[in-house]
Amino acid sequence: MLYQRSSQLFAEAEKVIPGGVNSPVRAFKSVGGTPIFVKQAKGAYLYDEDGNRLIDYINSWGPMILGHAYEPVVQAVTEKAKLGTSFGMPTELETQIAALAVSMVPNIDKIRFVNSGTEACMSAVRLARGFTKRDKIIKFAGCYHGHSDSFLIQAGSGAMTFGTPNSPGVTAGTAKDTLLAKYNDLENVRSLIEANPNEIAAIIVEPVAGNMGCVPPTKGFLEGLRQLCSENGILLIFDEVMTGFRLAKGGAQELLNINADIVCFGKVIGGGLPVGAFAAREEIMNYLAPLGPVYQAGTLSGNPLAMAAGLSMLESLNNDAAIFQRLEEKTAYLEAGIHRVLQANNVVYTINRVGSMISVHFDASPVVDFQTAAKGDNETFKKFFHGLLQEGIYIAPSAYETWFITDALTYEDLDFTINAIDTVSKTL
Ligand code: KE4
Repeated sequence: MLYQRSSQLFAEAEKVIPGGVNSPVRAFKSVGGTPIFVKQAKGAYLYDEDGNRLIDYINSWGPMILGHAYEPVVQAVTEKAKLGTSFGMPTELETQIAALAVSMVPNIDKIRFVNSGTEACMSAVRLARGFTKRDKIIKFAGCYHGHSDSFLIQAGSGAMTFGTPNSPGVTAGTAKDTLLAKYNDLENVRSLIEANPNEIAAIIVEPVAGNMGCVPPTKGFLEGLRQLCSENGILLIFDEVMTGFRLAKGGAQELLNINADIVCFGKVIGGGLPVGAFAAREEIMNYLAPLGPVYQAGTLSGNPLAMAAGLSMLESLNNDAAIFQRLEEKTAYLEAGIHRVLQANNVVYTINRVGSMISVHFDASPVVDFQTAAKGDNETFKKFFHGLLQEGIYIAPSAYETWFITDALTYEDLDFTINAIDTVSKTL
């Protein structure tokens, strides 16, 4: 695989965009080399500026669950664009996607649309603080909820990849209201609650973590959080930006049968256009302006093109009873194949998976939290990443990310991928 054109484009980008990218993880800093510039994509495949075809296991970090340039979404956006691109006024489309989302997701009566997962999680925390009249939140090391100040306290994803857990620019005043707990450690959460009686507004958690690689909740963890929140007047916020509409029609709440108080969405809900959302029961959502005192707003919130893409995506998922089973089967097939070839080649590894979220970690011990995720051998990961790239497979350019499986993948694609992993793992 040659990447001359991508390298040229990257050099030009670096002159006018910090680091040449509009989001740090894209810069390949943790794996080395220069980022791939995409020309177009269709189904499970990316086509880069050098004419290479890559099988895509990132899918825009989750949104392309039905494949790139999914025809119904493209059609919906194209048609809507002809009628105007933004009004800053209510449209029927927003009600349609809101009603559909509310019908698909348990425990929510109302939903507010914003433009990113960050905005959704930031707004959800403000709403929880306004509703409970408390200041503090608990988040988990290695979980990433976007780049709002309150969250960049040993965040996962890009911040973790860069090893700068506390980002400069976040004030001590902000940081003091964010308490950090260990994922899958209920006792740690309990002790934080006891040390801060009646001060904690919310616990925000990725119900299946995806920013340390994929880290599933251990048995009883989420149930314990639910109970601790209910007993202490704390709101449980599920950050379902990754898991929403991916792990099940109703997301992680449905799959794991846990009731959150506020749920945040992004990625899939926008069908590839900039959409985030947060939702809760009416009692909580009615605290939001213009009804209630908690302010939140956005010029492009509910943008008609984004809503058209999101509505088409959610309708496609809602009308396909077998989609989540197909994603489960395809990802299980991939997982079994990776186990087979890594074991055959005596590689030290572990695999985490929930549904169509999967990650490979180059360490023997189970990956259950930030610390164990950080034990992975990054030099091996770098070889793995670049080896697969040369085989025409694109996985996340960071060991602290999850692969996202798209239904557009065929079993031939999966076999091709497993064979590529076999080839590459002989070089690790
Ligand atoms: P955005 O603001 O990037 O739309 O969403 C932030 C966010 C919130 N919550 C979770 C669980 C998330 O995974 C994310 C964003 N995910 C990263 C990938 N790990 C986005 C990729 C990037 O930062 O470029």
